[in-house]
Amino acid sequence: MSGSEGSAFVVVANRLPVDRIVAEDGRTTEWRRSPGGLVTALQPVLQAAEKGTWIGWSGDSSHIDPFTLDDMRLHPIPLDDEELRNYYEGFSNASLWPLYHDAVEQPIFRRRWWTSYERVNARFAERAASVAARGAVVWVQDYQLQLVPAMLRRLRPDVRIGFFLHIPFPPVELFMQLPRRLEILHGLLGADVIGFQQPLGAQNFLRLTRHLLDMKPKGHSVMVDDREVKVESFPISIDTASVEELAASEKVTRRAKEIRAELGDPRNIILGVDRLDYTKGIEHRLKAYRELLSEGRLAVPETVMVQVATPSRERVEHYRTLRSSVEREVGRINGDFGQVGLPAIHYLHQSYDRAELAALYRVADVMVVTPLRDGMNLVAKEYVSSRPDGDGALVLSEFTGAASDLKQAYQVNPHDLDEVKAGLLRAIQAPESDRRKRMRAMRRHLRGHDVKHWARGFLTALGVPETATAYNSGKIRETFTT
Ligand code: GDG
Repeated sequence: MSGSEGSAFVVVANRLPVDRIVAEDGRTTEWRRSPGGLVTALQPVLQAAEKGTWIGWSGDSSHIDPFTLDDMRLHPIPLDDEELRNYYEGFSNASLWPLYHDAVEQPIFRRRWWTSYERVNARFAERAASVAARGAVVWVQDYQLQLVPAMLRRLRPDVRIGFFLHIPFPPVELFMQLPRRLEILHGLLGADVIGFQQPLGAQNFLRLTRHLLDMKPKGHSVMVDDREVKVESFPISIDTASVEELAASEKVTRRAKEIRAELGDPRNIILGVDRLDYTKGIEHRLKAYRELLSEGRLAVPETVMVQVATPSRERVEHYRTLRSSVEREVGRINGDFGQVGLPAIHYLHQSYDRAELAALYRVADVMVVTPLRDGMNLVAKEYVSSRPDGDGALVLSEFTGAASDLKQAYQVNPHDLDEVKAGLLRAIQAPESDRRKRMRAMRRHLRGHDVKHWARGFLTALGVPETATAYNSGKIRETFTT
């Protein structure tokens, strides 16, 4: 249980912020920090708090002892095959993920998945209870762990508990479909602060407490017994300074030039970068591109598209179907419009390192981000901050959280194909002065609203300003290895 030896600040997330790398000899392994905004935002707080701890799945089914990396204490949680299938691929990614994204795919519900979701949530909560110091701050992340706040409160009523949802929170009518909806609501209400990406998510949640639990929310909070639960929005962002720095580096600048040459030095490079996920609207943008080629409004080789589709959740049925349909469409576009040595679209079902992604952002004349629904969309923000030359154009779906931050993007409704086509053409044909003006305004916004601003906002709402101001204290090292 708890004790003076425990951690003052604990992050609980589905995954640990590290990957296990197996050396070439196939025997020795080492842990490497995986790049990502969350760890970049939280590492200063973890380092500043005496013995900050991160609890998460190791990617493995075996028991691994806690260890320390970059001043973070890491507590791996094992998941066995059954849990991976039922808790992760099942309830988290085949029920909750589609439902919370406006049911753009039909959510699947299976009763046996729930038991596993509950059991794994309990395991995370128990571990958090055992590592948190008296009065510690515990920050729980995302839809896989919605039962943890209440479970943890039962075990450790002395700790401050925050919960942040990275994906959208659906309207009442959709949430009502969810079997076990009451358990999920009670699970979340165990937190002191429940954070959403957008004000609409917070409003949806508060409406539900009224509708399903007969509570009387007031302003941004609701009372659970005698305890106030704050329900607010905190739009997440990127580590703007480090994204800008990487994009401006000599290595990335050189690589960007090489990529343009390798693509045949086209006039217009259109880029998409997404996890291969049906919420990202990849098929919609491909269809828009194909129609523009077929109408002769765009032509190869003067225009070329690059679509990076990072492999994701490959054992889940929805994702397998999506992959086939995207790859069929890519084949069709290249078959109809490509030339020998000059494809109309370069499709890359691979992961890249951060520098290669930055080079792609730098070389893209138009970045196209067309999710049907997205909590935020960090790719759009990374693109804007990866243009030290001040140029570029962003076509952005209205249905992303990012659309509220990046107001100067060429915004489109991804469900309206004609609008996506018009948005693409507008971005391609815009006068340079218009493009630069829009990009300047968006870059300025992201400098003031980076991921540290996000973390500070949340922690201040949680009532831990001493942790929130940790970023400015002398004892924090701001050098991150990624
Ligand atoms: C969820 C929510 C919310 C992609 N391919 C590679 C790679 N990436 C990186 C991107 C970006 C991140 O992954 C993707 O973040 P997104 O925000 O675009 O999308 P989700 O994965 O769906 O994230 C989303 C986010 O959580 C944070 O709250 O914005 O709405 O769905 O950083 O650069 N990184 C590397 N290689 C790749 O191939 N290194």
